[in-house]
Amino acid sequence: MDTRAAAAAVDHRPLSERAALNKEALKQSFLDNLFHTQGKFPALASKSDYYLALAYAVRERLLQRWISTAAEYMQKGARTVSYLSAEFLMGPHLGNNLINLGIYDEAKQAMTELGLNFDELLAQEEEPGLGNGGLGRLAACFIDSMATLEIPSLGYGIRYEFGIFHQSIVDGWQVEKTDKWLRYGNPWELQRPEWAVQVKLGGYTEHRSEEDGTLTVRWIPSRLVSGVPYDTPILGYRNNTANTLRLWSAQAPESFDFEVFNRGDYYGAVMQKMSSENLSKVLYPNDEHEGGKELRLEQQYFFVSCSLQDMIRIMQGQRLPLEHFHEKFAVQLNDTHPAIAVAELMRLLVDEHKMPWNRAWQVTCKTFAYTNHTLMPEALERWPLPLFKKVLPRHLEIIFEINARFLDEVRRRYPGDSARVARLSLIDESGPRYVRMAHLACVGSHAINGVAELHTELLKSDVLRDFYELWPNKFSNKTNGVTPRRWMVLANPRLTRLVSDSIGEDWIKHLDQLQKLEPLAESADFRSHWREIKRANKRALAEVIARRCNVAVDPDSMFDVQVKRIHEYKRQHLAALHIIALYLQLKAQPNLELAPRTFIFGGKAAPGYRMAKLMIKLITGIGDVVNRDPMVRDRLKVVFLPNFSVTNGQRIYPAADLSEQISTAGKEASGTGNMKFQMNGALTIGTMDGANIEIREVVGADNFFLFGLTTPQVYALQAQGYRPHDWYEQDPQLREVIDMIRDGYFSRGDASLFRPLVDSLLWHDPYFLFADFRSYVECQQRVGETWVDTERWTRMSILNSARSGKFSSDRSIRDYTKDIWHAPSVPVELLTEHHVRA
Ligand code: KOT
Repeated sequence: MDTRAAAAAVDHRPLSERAALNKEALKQSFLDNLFHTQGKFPALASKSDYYLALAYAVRERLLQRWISTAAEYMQKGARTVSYLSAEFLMGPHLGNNLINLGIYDEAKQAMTELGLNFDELLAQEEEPGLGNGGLGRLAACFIDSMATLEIPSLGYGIRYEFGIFHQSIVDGWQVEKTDKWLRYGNPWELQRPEWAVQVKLGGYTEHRSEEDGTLTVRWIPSRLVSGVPYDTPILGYRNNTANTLRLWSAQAPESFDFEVFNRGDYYGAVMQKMSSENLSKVLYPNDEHEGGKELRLEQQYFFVSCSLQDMIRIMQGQRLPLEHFHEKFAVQLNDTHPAIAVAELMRLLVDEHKMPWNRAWQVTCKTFAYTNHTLMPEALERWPLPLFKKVLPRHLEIIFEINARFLDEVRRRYPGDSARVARLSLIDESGPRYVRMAHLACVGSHAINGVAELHTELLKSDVLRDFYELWPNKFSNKTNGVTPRRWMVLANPRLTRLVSDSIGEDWIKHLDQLQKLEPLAESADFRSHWREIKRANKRALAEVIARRCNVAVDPDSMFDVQVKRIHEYKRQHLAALHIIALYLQLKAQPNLELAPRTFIFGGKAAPGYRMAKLMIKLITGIGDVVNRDPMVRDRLKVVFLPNFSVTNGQRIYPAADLSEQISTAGKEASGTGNMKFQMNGALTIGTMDGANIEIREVVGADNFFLFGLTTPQVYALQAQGYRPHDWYEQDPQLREVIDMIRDGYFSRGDASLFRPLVDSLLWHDPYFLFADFRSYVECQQRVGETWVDTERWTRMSILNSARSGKFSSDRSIRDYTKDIWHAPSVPVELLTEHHVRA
């Protein structure tokens, strides 16, 4: 059946009547859904029912875009970007969809007129926390920008039943609870069982010479899992585009069960069913740490195989030959989690579709591009060979073949350089053997990028140096960005109104236009508005803090914020040392003039990362002492806001005065929180690391608080033999701070609690806290002096926001499109009754 005709056939009533974007139609549809979908009438309905009824009403309004987009892409045979990512940290959909549809105010008004509290309804949504942090959130910002720029794209990932754990703080310690985000159902997804695919796992291979002389390989798996896609629409901002996020859920294949059933092993069959479904059960909560767990490799392979099979299905549906795969799809690998795609596409093309190896290899290399997100050695993925062989026997053979051909090329280029061959090999043979996933990604991709200028330079000179020497033209930088729709328009409506009233609304799609705010930094009136907004946002956050932490914080104090995953390299404990130094100063000089500050921390520690959990305990321990001490509590407050998430971030960034970006130089690939703070008018205190460098470059050195060693200085100090204990001995203030922690001042006299942390700092300090301590404390002193000059601070705040245009993910996506994907925009025409009649 003709697609346009089919879509138009359902046109007559639903699209024109139900999908009307006005307030009255929205009310009607909300009530209809409450009745027909939730099966409730108002007296019986819960807040969750109301949320779901509104969500379904909104979903109806975006279906027209979704269907029209699919029809447009199919008709045009559009080139498509497939963004493969093990994580998509989307955050709540409802508010964002209302903004992008342009009916946020109408919906609010409609709910209010029905006597409902709109903000309370929005707060009902369980956020899909299908990511750990920066990497997953970047994927979410990128698919938002691709939809806004009208680039045909599919986000492919895993529909984890349990997302990132929920964090609470009990007695100062992190406690994890499972995240049952699907508990009340998910109104934003559509299951597509008709596009389910089968994924093989385990078993062995059989090699056979056929009669015609060709060699064929059969993979006889020990298990089959079925992958069922769940689609979520991703709306562009005020355009007609609705792209798709396609997440795979693992299910037991019926047919496979029957075999076991027939053998009479009911229990065994049920166990097998459960174990297949475990595949998409839970997100691994380790950020920047490679675990080496079998289930994790199975997850990666599962979603990659499902996604590539899906792309092949799409090509076959459009009658496109597989030789043109790389013309139809540009596939971006979000770090190495999906890097097995290189071997899987080869397997699909060569084994299943009988394409000659060389042709398949050309197609594969032209298809993939690889983004690296970390320089941390412990995060570089490698799989023990025996484990890899057990799960993916055929892929190991394919990787050996790729490696053999690749190393031949290396030997031709560098005759006699066996050390280089060993360094470049896809297999690490220096001890027990491993498959190096970053090497597989580099060899199988035509483009490799880092996520900030410094990070890309360090990839070229360090982590991927041998690959850079081999293929310099594959490398480029793509500095990260974040979507201003979620991180300004949705999160900070007050600022959005002021900005739009001042310079119009274009900035929402063209963030560079925020530049127009620059002259307004000189207007006392504008500055005063700017301050009022920040103050209102801080008051709102103070209420949240009072509720969650039971601590009263003063909205007129400086909100000094560090929110991100808890990790030694991010150095939350450096901020802790500074707070203790301030506390000691105030105790020693009670009349010291010090502008009141509220230190706000948030972030999750990987459940198995003991030092990170101890860092949380230290921060909460400092809070317990400082917040209760009558001598300082009016000037210093320390809070740890539990369960940092996208939802909480939306309240935090708009309320921050100071953004803490204090990682050891050379360790943070980019950071993206730094950009969210900047857009919302926070000033940054930071090191020369990741995108901080580029933020400082655009805002100017005068509008940025810089401290600490640079990357070359860190390397030099490392090389000359860093002895943190010497630094401790030479700095009396540092000594006093460390001694206090050591002696149990922040652990109710327990001198053993923080011992591992203190000892690590004194004797190893792998992240150079002691070397940066003095510089950090002095820089904070400058921050304090600047803060008291309110007008100056406000000017700097406005300039920070005005100069944040570069850090829109729209800019990042334009860069990827121009240099790597070459996927033109395809504007969508809405299907309406007009098409039936025409
Ligand atoms: C996790 C495991 C393996 C490899 C990389 C990671 C990773 C990196 N997870 N999050 N990141 C962050 O990615 C962000 C987006 O590019 C960066 O801004 C940030 O610096 C990384 O730490």
